[in-house]
Amino acid sequence: TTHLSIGEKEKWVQAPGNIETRLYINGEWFESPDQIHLVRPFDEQPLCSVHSATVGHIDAAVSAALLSFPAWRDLGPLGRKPFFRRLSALIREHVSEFAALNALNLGRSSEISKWELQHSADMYEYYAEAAIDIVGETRVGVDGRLDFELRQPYGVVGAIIPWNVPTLMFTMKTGAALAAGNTVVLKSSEKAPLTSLLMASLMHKAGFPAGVVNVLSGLGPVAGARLAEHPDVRKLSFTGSTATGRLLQKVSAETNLKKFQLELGGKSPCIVFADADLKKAAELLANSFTFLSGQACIASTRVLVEESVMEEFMGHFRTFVGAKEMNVLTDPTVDGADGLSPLVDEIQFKKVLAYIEEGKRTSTTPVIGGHRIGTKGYFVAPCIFENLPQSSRLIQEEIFGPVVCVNTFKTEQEALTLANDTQYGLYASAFSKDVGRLMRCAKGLDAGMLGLNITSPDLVPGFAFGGYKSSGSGRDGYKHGLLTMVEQKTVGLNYGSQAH
Ligand code: TXE
Repeated sequence: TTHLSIGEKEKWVQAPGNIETRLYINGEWFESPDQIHLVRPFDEQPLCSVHSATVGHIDAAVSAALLSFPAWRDLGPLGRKPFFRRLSALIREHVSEFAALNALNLGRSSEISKWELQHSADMYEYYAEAAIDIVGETRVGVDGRLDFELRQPYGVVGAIIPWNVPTLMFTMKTGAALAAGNTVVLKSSEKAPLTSLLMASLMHKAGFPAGVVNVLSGLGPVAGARLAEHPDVRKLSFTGSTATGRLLQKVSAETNLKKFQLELGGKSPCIVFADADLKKAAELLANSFTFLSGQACIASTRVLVEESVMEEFMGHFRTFVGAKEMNVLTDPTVDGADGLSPLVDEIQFKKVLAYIEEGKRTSTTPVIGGHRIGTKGYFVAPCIFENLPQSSRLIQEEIFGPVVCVNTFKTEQEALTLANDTQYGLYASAFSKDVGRLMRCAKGLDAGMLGLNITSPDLVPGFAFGGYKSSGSGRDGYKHGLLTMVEQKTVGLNYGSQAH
């Protein structure tokens, strides 16, 4: 095994001036009296501190974005294209730096980082081209009349992102907004600000004009809240918890009613019918809820198994899940190492353990896993609960840890009813050999994204990413993300029917 030259990277992270920890506003780096202190989640050692935006910093960033908007808008899609192409190339050159930051800040394997950065670089390249396709409709009406649409950028777009796949989230939000001609103020998550700062440095290097993109580390209730209430922010793109999503809409309702793109929590069900390939389903589901240690909005965390095959399914499932606990990523800085990652911080660790404690108190069947692994770092053994009541908080609420609830059903109708019985509707899946049954599930499951004989994180690139019900509104990803970043204006033109 070779190390990701972590000694170098640690110096790089700790020595001011090597990695930027300040706030990127109007093309320059600013300090703040407030700091966020980061801890390495795999060994609980201090990592570094970053500058935390005040309300004043957010206001300055919004002003800069507003000022730089007309020139950026007027470059048009072809004029903006080279910035994204240069950025993609820079991201590809700096994958190992991103991987080092993810390892230190999130305890992630370099494999996961490579996957994330590949998507990120590809997506900017896509946006470089795709903005050319933003066109409106036209109608030649009665004589002397032409009706048409303008698709125009909003102006200043706010972006608030989470920590679980921070660079991909940064890319989805900024790529779509900037390509469509908006300028952006992005607030990263206080749990994972480092890759956003590296991204800001690369955007600076790629030559994005001052003010077009502003990147600030900061706390939700301070910097995030200011972005949500700011009258000059016309659209806010947010990924995070449903609770914060509700709060943002409330704040906006009382101020400028800004438009929202919301990608919120999930509690994704998977229905396993008796005729399915049970071993395959068990393997994919074990991967799904332990991917990023369950810190993924699309994790399949509720499994509904047809009663007649419950024992057989559980036999396979316990084996696959047990193997995860045997392979823990205790040192993510080792290049090529992979395995179960820690939870992001002590807050998330305690939250997940509290849910598990509650489940263990109420469960009438033996619980598998759910204990802390080791004595250092925020590692939790993947945990399976069987047959908890449907009303249990563990079935109804997003836990964001390696916890899965397995229940049984007798009929297809019952399975669909149970699957749809939470406030969420982000992702759902079903396993069966009966195509008719799969199609009824596709139609009957309340979810924005679906897997049939596959499950998350096996997504469908190019298609829309987003949820039903309390899992959000609007869609992210590729052309869908792009189209949410322009306003639609209807124009009627009377040009006169008489030729002169
Ligand atoms: O989320 P928050 P947190 C869920 C998951 C997790 C829980 C808590 O269940 O356990 O949320 O994680 C900003 N005004 N998801 O605390 O609070 C915050 O600074 C404006 C699911 O990280 O929603 C961060 O940048 N902004 C999710 C972002 O919102 C505020 C991914 C997300 O933080 C704010 C992450 C406020 N008042 C967590 N309060 C997914 N859908 O994938 C916080 N923020």
